[in-house]
Amino acid sequence: MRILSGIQPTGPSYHVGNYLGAIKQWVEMQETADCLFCIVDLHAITVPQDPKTLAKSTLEKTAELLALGIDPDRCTLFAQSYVKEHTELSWIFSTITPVGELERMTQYKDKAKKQRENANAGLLTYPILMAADILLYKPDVVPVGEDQKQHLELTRAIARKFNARFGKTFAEPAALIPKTGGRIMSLQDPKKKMSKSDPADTQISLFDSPEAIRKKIKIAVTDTGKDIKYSQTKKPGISNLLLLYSLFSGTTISEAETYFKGKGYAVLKKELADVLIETLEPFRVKKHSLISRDVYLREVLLRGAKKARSLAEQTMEEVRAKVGLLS
Ligand code: AQP
Repeated sequence: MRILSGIQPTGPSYHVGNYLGAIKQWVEMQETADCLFCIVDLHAITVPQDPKTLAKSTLEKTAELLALGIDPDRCTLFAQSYVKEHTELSWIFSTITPVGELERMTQYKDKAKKQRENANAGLLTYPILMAADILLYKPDVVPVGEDQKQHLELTRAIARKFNARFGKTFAEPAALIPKTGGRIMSLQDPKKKMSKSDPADTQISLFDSPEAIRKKIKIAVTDTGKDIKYSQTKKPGISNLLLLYSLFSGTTISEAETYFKGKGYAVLKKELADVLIETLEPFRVKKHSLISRDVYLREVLLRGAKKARSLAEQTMEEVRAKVGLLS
């Protein structure tokens, strides 16, 4: 079974949403499947990035992934821009993808609204590049958070369109969205998903200090009332905290509800902070030991890119011939 998934190298650090929605599954899957994990730096530049910090951030995020348990000997970890076939296939896909399909993507609408002064074409064509990232490697499964479901459906539609036009080339990969944890919400606005690009107090970074974790959980938005009950519609703030508690403590939501019955919000917050600090501490220590090893981190990404390229080249050879490009 082949797995492909991507993550952007942007933002201060990966957060608990990135972990529960994607990275945790990656770490488990690398034990049994042929996994390719791609740091999507080309996607990152659809939002203005400081060129000096982008390359540094890509290496830093590589260190984070290794600290979280991604093992370059058990999977293929690489930077998207090292494998030029991604952009080549993306161009070919752009010639068969209707603009209307792209314009109805929720992420495009949100991001174009957020950055009106830079609503660039890359924001619109982002899902085409994502389809290329995926289909280039012909994976069976793509583990993602819920926010990427729509993009994955478009990927499947692009595969169907390409096959219909040029002959069977791509199988349609399945999305693997975790049953719980596929959508962790912002600590300050629990109706919105937790995002790296939002202010620090909305998210728990996987590498936050114990003091920062306690402070962020303490000021996290809760709901009126006193009961610790899971209800996304009636109690979105408490539900998000309860979900985090359950996922990080390894209990079910109903076990957690029983445990906190009759206890106040402050108790839930304290115990959630405790379990987060305990679980995240080893990640912080590991990142600290890797962060200054630039040469090693770059070598990991180059080694991964070499493996990825050999697969990507095979697909492109087939695609070029089918589309009628000279070889
Ligand atoms: N809040 C979330 N809950 C569960 N899963 C999430 N993911 C992101 N946010 C949550 C999943 O993490 C993986 C990597 O995401 P990404 O870095 O490619 O970018 P993103 O989806 O745009 O994540 P952010 O944090 O919201 O980044 P910004 O703010 O930069 O746009 C994906 O599988 C995603 O589903």
